[in-house]
Amino acid sequence: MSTQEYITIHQGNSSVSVHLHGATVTSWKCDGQEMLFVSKNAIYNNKKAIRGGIPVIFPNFGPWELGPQHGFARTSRWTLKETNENSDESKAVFTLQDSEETNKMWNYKFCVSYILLLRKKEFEARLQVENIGSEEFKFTTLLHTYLSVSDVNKSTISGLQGLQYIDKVCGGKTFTEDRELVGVQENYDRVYMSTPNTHVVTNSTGGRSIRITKTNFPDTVVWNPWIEKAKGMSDFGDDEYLCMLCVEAGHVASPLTLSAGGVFEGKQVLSIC
Ligand code: TA6
Repeated sequence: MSTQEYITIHQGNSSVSVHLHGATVTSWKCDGQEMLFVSKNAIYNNKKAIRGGIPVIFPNFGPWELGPQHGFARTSRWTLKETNENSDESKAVFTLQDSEETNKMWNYKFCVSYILLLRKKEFEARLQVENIGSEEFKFTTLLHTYLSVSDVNKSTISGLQGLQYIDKVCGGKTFTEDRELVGVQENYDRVYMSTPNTHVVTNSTGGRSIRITKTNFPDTVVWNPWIEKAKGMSDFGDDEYLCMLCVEAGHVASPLTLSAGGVFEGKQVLSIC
């Protein structure tokens, strides 16, 4: 019997699809229009992270000496706990609990719940991390959102002016952003710190703008691999850098500390504006 690989929830002409591998959202259609980017070369082997959509980054953003880059959540099999569709909101809940495999890398007891709420014009993703052990632990976490854009050269991101950012393309040096609207016309890999709770990304699919409203995710990562790095990624088309832009809500500039029994919740709401 084939195991269930993904689910789709609906609200009128909107829908969200989620793979149990990594609880990776691979589609958000708003009024029938796909708003997320997934590479045509993405690999669905239940081993590698799916290249696109919204990979869940936990318990570590970036290179990790204890395990895979960006942590084990996006390459783990999550459990579908609940789905529910009613007249104005559809819901899907996934969980990931520590296991023998995760404990070998990171010996802490946790339960992550990922609550997805779809409404006709918006899509909310809530990430709850619970420390169910007796020892406090530190972690970083992020929703690695790949937005679909018509032409990245024509997209802008609001809400970054005056903020400091760590530029991973420039050896991790820190700079200050002076633009009101940030455009991306080269390889960007930046962690903007202490960002406002709202960003607007222009010129996504069909020329629409997407509003990202975040809570408890104080940092915003902006990433586009551009030409050379796109060529170096086997699960990413050489020209796909033109039609994607990662604007990622997270808590990554400094680790969170979660005491025994503590719960962290971060969330983002994507909407069309
Ligand atoms: O979010 C940006 C980033 O940290 C970049 O450094 C780049 O590595 C990207 O994530 C994708 O990482 P991945 O491990 O999925 O290739």
